[in-house]
Amino acid sequence: MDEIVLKVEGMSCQGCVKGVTAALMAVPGVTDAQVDLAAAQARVRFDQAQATPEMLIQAVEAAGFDVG
Ligand SMILES: [Cu+2]
Repeated sequence: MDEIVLKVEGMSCQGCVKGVTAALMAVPGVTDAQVDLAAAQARVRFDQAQATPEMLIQAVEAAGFDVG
């Protein structure tokens, strides 16, 4: 299991937080996603055998946010 912290730009409310969380949790291999609105970041735990950081970034971007 690996953990990564992504800088997520563009979140403005808890709805955004829910959207980013759902997008991350939908990636195969992701076991936990803690999204922090104030810190503008997402701490993600994932199985390296199934998910890559690139997949996580793409999922956040597909949800409409930028990863810095
Ligand atoms: Cu929002």
